[in-house]
Amino acid sequence: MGTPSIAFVCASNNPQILRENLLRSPAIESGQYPLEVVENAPSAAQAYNTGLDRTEADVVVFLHHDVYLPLGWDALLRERIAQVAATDPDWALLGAFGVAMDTRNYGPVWSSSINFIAGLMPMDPVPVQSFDELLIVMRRDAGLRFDEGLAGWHMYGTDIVCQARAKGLGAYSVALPLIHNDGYKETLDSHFEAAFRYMARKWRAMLPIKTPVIKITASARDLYKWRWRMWLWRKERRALAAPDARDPRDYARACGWMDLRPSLSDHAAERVSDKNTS
Ligand SMILES: [Mn+2]
Repeated sequence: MGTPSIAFVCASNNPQILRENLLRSPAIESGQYPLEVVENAPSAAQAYNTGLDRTEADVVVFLHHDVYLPLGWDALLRERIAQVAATDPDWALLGAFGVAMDTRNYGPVWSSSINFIAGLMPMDPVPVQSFDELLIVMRRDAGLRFDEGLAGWHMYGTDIVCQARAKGLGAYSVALPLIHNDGYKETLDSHFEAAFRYMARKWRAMLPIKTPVIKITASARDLYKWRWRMWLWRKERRALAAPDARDPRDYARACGWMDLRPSLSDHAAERVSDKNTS
């Protein structure tokens, strides 16, 4: 594909969160990439399909408004794309955090809701069964679209992976460090239960499917057990979260992630940046 063009798509219902997180990302702030913000959409799937249609880039990055991409993140993405394309030129999806086929979580992302860096380090691209929705990278020519039958804002990261797998296309977790300034959430809305049932029906042949949040099975009992556990552990979960929404750059600094630009001594990185400037 040569050097792919890249665009960003974000669904946002809160200009302040958008301004204080995603828009502070150097790659976005610089204006060197198209950013399509879809505001107040009824569902993630509708927002993202709208964004997909409004952009033309080879590669589209769908991401949350409460995500901060440190300096050099875009160069790192180009490197990850090249790594995946080297073994799977028809790849469909990359994610910053996903659940591998063995149910282990991969992807170094810092989340303020849990106050730690979640995910194992993928040394090579790791095939996944689901993605966290915080950031999903799609190769346009894979021909995927988000399923608008999925109401609300849940499990679209799992559905899109299932779609790729059903078409025999690769979906991988790769190392793309970032800050998710998501804060603590007490409960999930009613769309969550509907999404669980919708996914269990739609992907019956693939069950069980482990998402970053829950294991999808054919039994609604698993959903109720999970909800009960969430309620039991609510105090612990609240205590774990970082105290308040802060400048994501403070968190990036704490993680040592203020500058992700590939080192100049790295020959592969030099080739990538040569291509970018030519
Ligand atoms: Mn978020």
